[in-house]
Amino acid sequence: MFKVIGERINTSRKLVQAAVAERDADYIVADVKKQQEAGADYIDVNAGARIGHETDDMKWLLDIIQPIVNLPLSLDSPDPAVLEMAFKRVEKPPMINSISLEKERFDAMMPFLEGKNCKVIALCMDDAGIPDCPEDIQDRAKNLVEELNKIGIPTNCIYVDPLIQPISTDSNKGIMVLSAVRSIKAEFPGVHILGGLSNISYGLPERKIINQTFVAMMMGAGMDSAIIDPLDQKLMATIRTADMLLSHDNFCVNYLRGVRSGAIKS
Ligand code: THG
Repeated sequence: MFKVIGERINTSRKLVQAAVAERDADYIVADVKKQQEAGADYIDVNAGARIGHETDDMKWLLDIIQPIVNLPLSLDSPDPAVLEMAFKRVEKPPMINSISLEKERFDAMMPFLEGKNCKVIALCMDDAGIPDCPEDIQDRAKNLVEELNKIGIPTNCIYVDPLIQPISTDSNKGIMVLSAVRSIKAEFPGVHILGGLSNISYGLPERKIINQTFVAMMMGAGMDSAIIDPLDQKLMATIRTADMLLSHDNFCVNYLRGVRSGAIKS
């Protein structure tokens, strides 16, 4: 089954930033509940946007969210010290978002991850930056899977993020990442593939139709998780329908349930 990581609790969003700055707990609680009801599997929490406040903001957010959520959290920070603090505050094994091959980040994250019971998002990025061909994406994925395996993170707990890039910057960005996903899944069938889906449509109008179309294509290639806004009903309906078409929904049970509840309609 496809896993939806709800992306809304992120201080780069204006309203969330204002709520965090004003310590408006009601706003945060209401938003998390909406994401949960819309069918999120994880709630991403990112407090990175207020420079100098990440630790305090993350702590505040987790202390509010943890008591009212039934879902595991995705702890979204590049800073192992923030993640260490956050890891102690969560009840269910979280997703750690994320590690990359950038040397400083990698060297700081590995000791933090060693022996932890968690899922790990692994970004296909290194000090040379964001890859610009499928082979480079796959190389980085291989490197990350092998290094994480060495410190006891099994392949089925790894979510490779191949870095979806805006199609507005280069018409090949779509087929590039699709091709990379197919080869990563061929080499490591047990690994998960996660995408920051809305990156594909950045800089273009009518972004939702691009996101909806691309999610189905990426799922066909092997992506089985994405960080998205679960309140986007058409996107969620596209994901449920594609999951059924890819045989992840025995007897179409989830699809039919979605139709009956009104969540899926043509
Ligand atoms: N991969 C992984 N993690 C990630 C990303 C990724 N975490 C952060 C980000 N990318 C995904 N999360 C968000 C959260 C919010 C928004 C987009 C991605 C968002 N952006 C509005 C916009 O761009 O228009 C902001 C508008 C506002 O101010 O509300 O909503 O790729 N592993």
